[in-house]
Amino acid sequence: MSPKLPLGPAIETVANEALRERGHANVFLVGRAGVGKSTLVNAVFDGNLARVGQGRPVTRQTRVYSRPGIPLSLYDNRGLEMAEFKAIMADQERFIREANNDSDANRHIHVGWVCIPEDLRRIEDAEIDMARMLARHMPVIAVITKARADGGFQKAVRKLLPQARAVIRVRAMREELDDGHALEPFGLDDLVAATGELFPEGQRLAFVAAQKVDLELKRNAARGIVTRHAFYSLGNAANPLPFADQAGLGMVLVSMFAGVSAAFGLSPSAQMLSAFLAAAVGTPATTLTASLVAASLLKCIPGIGTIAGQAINAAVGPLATTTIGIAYVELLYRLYVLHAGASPGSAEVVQALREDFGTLIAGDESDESSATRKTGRATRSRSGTARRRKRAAAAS
Ligand SMILES: Nc1nc2c(ncn2[C@@H]2O[C@H](COP(=O)(O)OP(=O)(O)OP(=O)(O)O)[C@@H](O)[C@H]2O)c(=O)[nH]1
Ligand SMILES: [Mg+2]
Repeated sequence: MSPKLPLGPAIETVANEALRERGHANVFLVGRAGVGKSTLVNAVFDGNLARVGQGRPVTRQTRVYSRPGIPLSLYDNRGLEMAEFKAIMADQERFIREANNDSDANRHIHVGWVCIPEDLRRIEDAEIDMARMLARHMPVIAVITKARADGGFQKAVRKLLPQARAVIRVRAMREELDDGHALEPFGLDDLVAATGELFPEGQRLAFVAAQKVDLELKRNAARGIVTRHAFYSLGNAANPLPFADQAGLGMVLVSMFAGVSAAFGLSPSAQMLSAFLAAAVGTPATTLTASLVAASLLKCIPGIGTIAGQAINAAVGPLATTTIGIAYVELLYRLYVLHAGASPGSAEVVQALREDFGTLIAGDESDESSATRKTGRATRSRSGTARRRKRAAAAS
């Protein structure tokens, strides 16, 4: 049974704080009609962003696409080939200037992608003008879409768009030729890496959470959050979390759970949290968790000196917090691998917490963890994982 921690009023605060800390990312996308913008967006970001309705118009030729739970908005732009291009671009520049003057940095346009198709091997004046305009307001990447054979085109783009911070060739979808030969997608990971580096620090985590191409980025960000919470668990002096006095380590765990969930791209829910706490603190499988329960409870009992609680927390806190945190990171990582980078549903996370989390905390899957790290894929099925993999395959 999980211990009764006085966490009720704090959970919402902590979950909201994790989402606030994650921030919101905005990408500005331009390119001629049919260059592959929507295909690219759906290949890079979670939630089929470019397929959600028609988007909301913000200028005559700009629509914004967003979706609840996904910390990224995509500004999709038209008009490069239209006769009134200059007027359209002026509208777009006005809109960007206004957005970037907002006091809330989560509303700024953070990065621009100028998409140019490789197959036409031509760079239009409109593309050059657009890259120049965007570069006055944000870092810009030139994306060569539908890449098949470079033939010197990348170099030409670099020369004509010197403002671009990177020129990256991508093939966003698998392509099958008449003779049966197949061309696999490529370049998406380079695009994500280059874009992530250009994001301001305050919005980088949002970008990492929203993209689905590089799961290592999510895993590393989540590990950073675990490390920070291991430090918080040393004692209240170093612990800036709300309600830390009443809940001690329990609150550190709740905040870590919320932060790791958010870093992967999930919105932490109460159901997920209770499954997490039940498995993390309520599993009497290891002495580690048993001490943790004792420490948490000590801190919660009025009348017992905080010194006693703090001494126990200091001894057991960082190790237990790290063990539980890394186990949760690995659990989410595997679920994302199962879904080819897309977010699992909340119910699936709850189920995995109930079925697999205890063994992950106990660490008897360390061989699998290192194998997963090496290949980037879950390589050995266990009961719960195998069942879920079947379900995921059936659903897709
Ligand atoms: N071969 C190949 N085809 C692609 C690739 N990316 C997109 N396409 C195809 O190109 C066509 C246009 O793709 P979209 O993603 O709709 O292009 P878009 O820029 O969003 O188009 P508009 O929104 O109409 O301006 C579709 O038929 C895609 O399947 C690619 O990397 N390789
Ligand atoms: Mg489109």
